[in-house]
Amino acid sequence: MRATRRVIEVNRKAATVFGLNQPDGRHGIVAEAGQRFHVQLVNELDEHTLVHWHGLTPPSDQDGVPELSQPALDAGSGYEYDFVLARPGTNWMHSHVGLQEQQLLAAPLIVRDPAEAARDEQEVVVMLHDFTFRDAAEVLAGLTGGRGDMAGMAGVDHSAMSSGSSATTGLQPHLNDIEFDAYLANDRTLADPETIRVEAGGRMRLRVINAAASTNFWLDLGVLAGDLVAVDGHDIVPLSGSRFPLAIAQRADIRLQLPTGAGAYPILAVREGDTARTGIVLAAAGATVRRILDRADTPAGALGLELERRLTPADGSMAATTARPLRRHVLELTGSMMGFVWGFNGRRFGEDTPLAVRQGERVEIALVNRTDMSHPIHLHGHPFQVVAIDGTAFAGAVRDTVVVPVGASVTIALAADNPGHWALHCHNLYHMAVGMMTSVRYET
Ligand SMILES: [Cu+2]
Repeated sequence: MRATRRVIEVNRKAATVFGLNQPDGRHGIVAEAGQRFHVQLVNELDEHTLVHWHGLTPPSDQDGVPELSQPALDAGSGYEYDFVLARPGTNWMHSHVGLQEQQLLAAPLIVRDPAEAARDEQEVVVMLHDFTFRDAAEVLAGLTGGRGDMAGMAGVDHSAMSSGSSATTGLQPHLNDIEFDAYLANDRTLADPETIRVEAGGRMRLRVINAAASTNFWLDLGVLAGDLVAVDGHDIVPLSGSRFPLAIAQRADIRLQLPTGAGAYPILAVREGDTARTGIVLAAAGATVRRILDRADTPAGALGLELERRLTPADGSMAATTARPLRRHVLELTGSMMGFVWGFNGRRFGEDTPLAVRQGERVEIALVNRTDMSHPIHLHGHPFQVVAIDGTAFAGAVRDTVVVPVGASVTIALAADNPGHWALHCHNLYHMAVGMMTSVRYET
């Protein structure tokens, strides 16, 4: 797997971005559960990098987070990864260094279930990005440089709509920090979307990955209805619908059956709090593919937890049995758009106290959002189960990234069974970059 540069075209302008390519040029990895993940990562960039396998549960020293798991790779150097792919799932991989993820140093990492190999369905992977022609460091400087001085916050989206005040805090949710130049689905915009040939009446499995640095989306299947069958690569009791929220770093697997006839079906992703959208088109033979505007008629609302409350694991199992010794942590999400300061428990990464756990424990972490933005919180190395929302306990989905809206609290539970030192962070790249990160550390 080569971390390399490539050129894509965004709205008819060439853009040099990063990529993760196999020697034959394929972007990303498709494998099967039970196989070894035996990958030589080669850094062909002229700067250091390191890649995190988002959704996999490798040994701690192969998790791809600088300082916590392994040193970053110098330009020209490589590293050999080797561990077993424990379970199937729609996952992805991305740089955990600096702001490289904004420059598209990310790719799909699909782990198929061998038990489903004979299934008669067409698999379509859709990877979503937010895109800017500007240098990501300049975008970040625009966010932090003002320190309350609006004039200094060039490029910051102050028009972001609010969706009403939170019942619990009265804060007005702030939705989007940055004005992007485009939103991509498989590296393309709706000016020139990927059109995928499908069979009329055929069965599909969409694997949608939100690889955006700073954008939550609503998936919009248009006239189609599908069954959401997995979140973050973990099977759920199927839930039918045509619109599904997808926070930063989350994945959604949707099964659907196409109508018969020569139809064309856009699969769209609309930016939260905005009309901007991207997507791909599923087109049967003979279908007329019409131009799709990159703006929806009405803005999409804020992502909430309505869907999350309805999710249950397919096999009914818990991520961590209650028979284990219980360890509880409370993590307050803190900070503000003013000055662009974000952290946990009022501290930035580096000043934080890692959350201590011991092997064999059931660990519950209450994520309490004290800020005026929602935050997609991701734990490395362990799937977790959502076990309470706003104090109401339930046996929710198993996943690896959960959104915590303004004023909300979400409790996650996990089995401490993968020793090491693991990142726990907001997956909004710019929030993480200014310190919204901590870690879970096993006591020895
Ligand atoms: Cu955040």
